[in-house]
Amino acid sequence: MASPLEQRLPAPVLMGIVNVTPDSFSDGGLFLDPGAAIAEALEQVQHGAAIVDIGGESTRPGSLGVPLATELARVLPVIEAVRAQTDVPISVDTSKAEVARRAVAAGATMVNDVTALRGDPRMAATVAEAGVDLCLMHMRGVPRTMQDDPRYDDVVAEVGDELAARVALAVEAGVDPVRICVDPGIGFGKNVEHNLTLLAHLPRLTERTGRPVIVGVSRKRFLASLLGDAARDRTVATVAAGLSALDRGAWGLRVHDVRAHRDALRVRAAIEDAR
Ligand code: PMM
Repeated sequence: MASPLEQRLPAPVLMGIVNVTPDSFSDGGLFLDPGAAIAEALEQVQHGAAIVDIGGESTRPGSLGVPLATELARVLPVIEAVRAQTDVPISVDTSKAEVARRAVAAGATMVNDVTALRGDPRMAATVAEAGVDLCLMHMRGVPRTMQDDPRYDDVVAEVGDELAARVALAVEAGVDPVRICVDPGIGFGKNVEHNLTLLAHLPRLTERTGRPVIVGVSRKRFLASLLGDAARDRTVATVAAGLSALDRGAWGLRVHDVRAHRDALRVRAAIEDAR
């Protein structure tokens, strides 16, 4: 049995985002060139990323997905090069089993699946066989239509129950439970109020799933609606939401701006140490 995720990677974990895509909502196009993506990943490691999350398919609201060959061509060279230059845990952000399998062969040690194993019937067995870590994210619907009037009676209970069911399914397929983390999927089939309610009640998700919780609020649209200005830089708002999530027991934060979070965490830790 592997040692538990939270022991290998103690909280607070910063998961740096590297989107090798032309169209991700905030960094789309910036790292489509493999050299730029590799440099970004290595810089994130220098700035304190405990995991780098490399993805080749945008999941922004309205997006359609990319063919297998395109996704492989985007992520594999980046994963191989990052693995050759550092031993940082590498996560592959994909919902395709074949991408996961090839990414693990290239050096990835975690699969981050925004469909929580729904996107590809072979994903659960692939992750089990690969013996890697797994992040299960909650999504209501599919990216193309998920923001068209999402509804819940009790968003925290429903997201918690659905994630717990996905954890159970992964374990049944042979994934080691101590290698699984869960993610409420901020902005994935959720309106502003749903996102805020989930962030306010993170301990219930940890309780319900029994797994460490990672949170992805980085630069997301709901922050702009709180700020009342879609064009404004969202870094400060992102860090504030992230610290709040950590105060509510989150294990990790999936972020674009690793250095800004590292600074915030240093200050937070110094204050904690002085108690
Ligand atoms: N958000 C995006 C993509 N992948 N994975 C996890 N686990 N959690 C998230 O919130 C999440 C994700 C959205 O797009 P981005 O890569 O541009 O932030």
